[in-house]
Amino acid sequence: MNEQNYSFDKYKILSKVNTPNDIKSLSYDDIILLNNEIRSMLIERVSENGGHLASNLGVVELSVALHKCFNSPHDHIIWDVGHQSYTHKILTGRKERFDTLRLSGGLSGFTKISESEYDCFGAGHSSTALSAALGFAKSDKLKGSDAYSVAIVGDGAYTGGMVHEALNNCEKNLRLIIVLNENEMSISKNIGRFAKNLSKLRSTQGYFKTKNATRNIISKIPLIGKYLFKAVQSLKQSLKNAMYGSNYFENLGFYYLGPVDGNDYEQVENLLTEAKNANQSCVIHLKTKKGKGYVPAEQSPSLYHGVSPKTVSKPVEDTFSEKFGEYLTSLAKEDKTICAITAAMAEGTGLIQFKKAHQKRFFDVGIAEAHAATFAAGLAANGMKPFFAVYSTFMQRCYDNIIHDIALQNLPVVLCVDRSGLNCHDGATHHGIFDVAFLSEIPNMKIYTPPTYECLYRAVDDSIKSACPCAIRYPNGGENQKVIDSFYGNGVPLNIGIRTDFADDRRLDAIIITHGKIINEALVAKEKIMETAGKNVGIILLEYLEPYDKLAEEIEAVLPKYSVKVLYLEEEIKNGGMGMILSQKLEQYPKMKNKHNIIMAVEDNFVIQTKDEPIYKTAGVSYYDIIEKLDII
Ligand SMILES: Cc1ncc(C[n+]2csc(CCOP(=O)(O)OP(=O)(O)O)c2C)c(N)n1
Repeated sequence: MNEQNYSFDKYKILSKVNTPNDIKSLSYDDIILLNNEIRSMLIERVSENGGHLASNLGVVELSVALHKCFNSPHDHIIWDVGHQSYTHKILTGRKERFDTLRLSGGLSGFTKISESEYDCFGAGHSSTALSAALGFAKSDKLKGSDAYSVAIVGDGAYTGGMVHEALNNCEKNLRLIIVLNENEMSISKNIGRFAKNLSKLRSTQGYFKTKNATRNIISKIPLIGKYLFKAVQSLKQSLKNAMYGSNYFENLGFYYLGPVDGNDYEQVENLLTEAKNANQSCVIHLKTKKGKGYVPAEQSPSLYHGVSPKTVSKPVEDTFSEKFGEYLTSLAKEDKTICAITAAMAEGTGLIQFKKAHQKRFFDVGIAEAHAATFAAGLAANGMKPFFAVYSTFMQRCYDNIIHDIALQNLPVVLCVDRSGLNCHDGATHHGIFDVAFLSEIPNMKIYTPPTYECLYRAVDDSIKSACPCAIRYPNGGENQKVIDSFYGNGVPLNIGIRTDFADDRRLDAIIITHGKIINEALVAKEKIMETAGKNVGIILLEYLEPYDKLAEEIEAVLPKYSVKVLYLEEEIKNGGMGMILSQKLEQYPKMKNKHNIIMAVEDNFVIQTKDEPIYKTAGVSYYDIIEKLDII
């Protein structure tokens, strides 16, 4: 791990800032300089090492103002998603470790309770901050604590239902401050009616200055000043409502402040101070620029939402996501029932081409996976063929919708489970290691695991013909030529089934049964075992999982009759995974009596981030672990 070699000496103010206390007494000019220095550092270090750039550049002023106005960790500062918390990390004792971001043992790319006392709540998935902040605020009230709870929530996150569930559940008299960070962007352009209406929220330029002045003058009137101020405040509120109509937040009982330019430090600090003194639950509305201060990121905020490290030259390779998007776009030309749905991840899931070609049948529902699943169910129930492309990790959000709205009604929705398996950069919050276990539990569900693009196309074709819910799971990145050479040298057979890399089972010393990208580890282990011990390992590659009964029958037919070790390998959680289910199903066959089963999968644990080390090694499912477990050398 690259422990800090970076020198902060070139930064006049930042070099002296190590904790939030160090900024409390800074002059206004020094704070402006500090903001500029932080921005330079972010541009330099994140461009070099990778990470979320544009979102962080937008909230430098807000982060500094939060730590100036509040007393963290006594006050609770809670970042939604947490991908924009870099300045917060820099200001809270983690500056020196900033270059370890996303490395194994290094700083997380999100907030994380175990990392710092200043990260009072962890994240990675969107739209959770307000619910958590409400939990903090209510418990502080119960405990008699005077701590504030501040949730920073982007306008993208407001497309997620949880934010509104939490707003609905808030009460007026809490030390709760919600910062609405409006930058008109999710990862792509933000969508939906809420986003459109945000821009209509009343502009109150000048209102706060007037209000502060009023407070200062009236409050000083002996004895009655405080009461008089309250009366004026309430009269003013009534007048405002009569003139402008009240807004969404005010209707819910919040004291709404804003919008102001969130990249103007003075305005942000004023607003936070105002909210702090309001003595009731507040929403403060900031308009920030995503990518602020770095022209390429300002111009293309989507492109700079997350950037790769400079050292990793971007491979010019195609991906499963792109190939899926391309194929679905072409099928949708003929089949007018095909629809594509994304939950704010059109780029990542390869759906941009579909969006352009079939605008009316493309649906970006916002960061609303649960809604997306049930919306897909509605489309399917009314005769359409919906494909919901979603990252495995975010699909966790819609488990009940898949069971209750899709599977229970046996509706032909196709879940295109992208980024399935282990994903190295983002850590525990972003691995796709639970979907096999949770989808396999659901009746009526077919699960495909296409190892190549051709197999992906066949899975899509088959899912269109299927009158049941289907899940097609594929990994980050592209197909592997070695897999094509080993299993599809003679072309891709029409049926979706199992493939073996052995024709003759009489000389096998062990068998590996696997699916997904991890096949590569199996191929390396096989090669090394042959090289060092001359032993022969056969691999069975699975193109589908469910229906497992059919799969077990197919596998039994190719297993040798004699005693051999069978290793089930997958980059999924072990409990409920392929290895557990399949080994149980196979037990009924007499042939299995003389087989020694080994299940190798992700043990009962959350796998950590590891940008710098092979993820399979970290998770204990690497070729090295396979060789050790097979123990035939
Ligand atoms: C449940 C879930 N779905 C999708 C994502 C992927 N994602 C990460 S950040 C982001 C956009 C967030 O937009 P916003 O809240 O406005 O923050 P900004 O980046 O604009 O500051 C999305 C969709 C996620 N983190 N969690």
